[in-house]
Amino acid sequence: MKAYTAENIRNIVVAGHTHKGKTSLAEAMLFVAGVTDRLGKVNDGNTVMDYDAEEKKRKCSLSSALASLEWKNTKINLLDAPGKFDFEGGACEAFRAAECALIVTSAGSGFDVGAERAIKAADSRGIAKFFVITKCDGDNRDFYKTFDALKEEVGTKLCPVVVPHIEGGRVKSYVNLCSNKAFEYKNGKAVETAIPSDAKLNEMKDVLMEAVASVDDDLMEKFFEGEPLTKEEIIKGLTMGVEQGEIYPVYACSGVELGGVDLLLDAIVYSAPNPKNAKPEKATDESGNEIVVDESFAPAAICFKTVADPFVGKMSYVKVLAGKISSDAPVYNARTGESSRMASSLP
Ligand SMILES: Nc1nc2c(ncn2[C@@H]2O[C@H](COP(=O)(O)OP(=O)(O)OP(=O)(O)O)[C@@H](O)[C@H]2O)c(=O)[nH]1
Ligand SMILES: [Mg+2]
Repeated sequence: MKAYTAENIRNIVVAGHTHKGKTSLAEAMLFVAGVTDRLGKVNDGNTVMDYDAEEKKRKCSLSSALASLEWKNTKINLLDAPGKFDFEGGACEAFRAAECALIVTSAGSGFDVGAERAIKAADSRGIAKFFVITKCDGDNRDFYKTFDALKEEVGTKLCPVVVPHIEGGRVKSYVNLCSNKAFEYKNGKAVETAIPSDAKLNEMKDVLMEAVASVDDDLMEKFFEGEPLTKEEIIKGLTMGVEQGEIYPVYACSGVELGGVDLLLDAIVYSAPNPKNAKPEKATDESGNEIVVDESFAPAAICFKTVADPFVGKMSYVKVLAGKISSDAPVYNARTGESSRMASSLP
């Protein structure tokens, strides 16, 4: 198995209201990254994420699901959260292991309760927030209606990064405002095309420039002098803004036609926090005091999900926070106060 350092790992929860396209987006990312050789579809019951028989029957996620992909030498762990409130426990598990939330809603929607709850969950854990407006394919999918509805709720931190260029009521291309490049998608493959002349794009670009300039004095100076910011400077400002919780980037895409999915993966690699530069995990010591988990506690890990598999038995998913763990090494279980071997100590 390939080894990754913490800098090359992104733990991402895909969260939001039910039926907005989270599982389809996760499947699209797995397909675009080459993990699957055909695009999993919720309606066909052949997705990686909704693998349970009940999920296939109901055509929706009932628990959190985890799958990994590699993109640009970075391992991206996707945690697909169920959107239905009855299964909120699954969303809590997924948030517990993530440093960044993709809050998914669909083009044409208003601000939904699922997005509101996902924002609260991300804020309570202090993790970064990306907003994804999916289902941009099809006729008259109003990306900007959704963008404006989000802006009204979350305010000026909302920052467009990938936006659609619409012609005749349909998305013609997806424009990456960071690199100032536009892409059309033919059979799911990106083909670069000329930047369209579109007043809305210029307006969105201005919003992005102002947002990235506001997080760094040098960039602000350049911005006020009217000098254009380079792609590297925009990415630097964006990454800093995301890390500081000052910018919530927005990405347009389609989980079915795959438009913009590669651009979202790029963005996760360059601007989502890695486990090292995200806020450290907190825990409680034996005396009930809050402690920050750092290398001095190595090995330290959290169990964020346990499932009872009829064939394998009880399986626990563990996120290592410091040091290394192995199945036969003795570990101290902070919840029970007992030491035992990893393989038999959870949950
Ligand atoms: N046209 C279009 N349909 C989509 C897209 N993404 C998802 N859908 C459809 O929307 C429906 C719901 O998609 P899911 O991916 O299951 O949504 P979800 O957010 O995972 O829903 P829950 O698991 O219930 O939280 C399915 O019928 C999908 O085929 C998209 O990008 N474009
Ligand atoms: Mg789902």
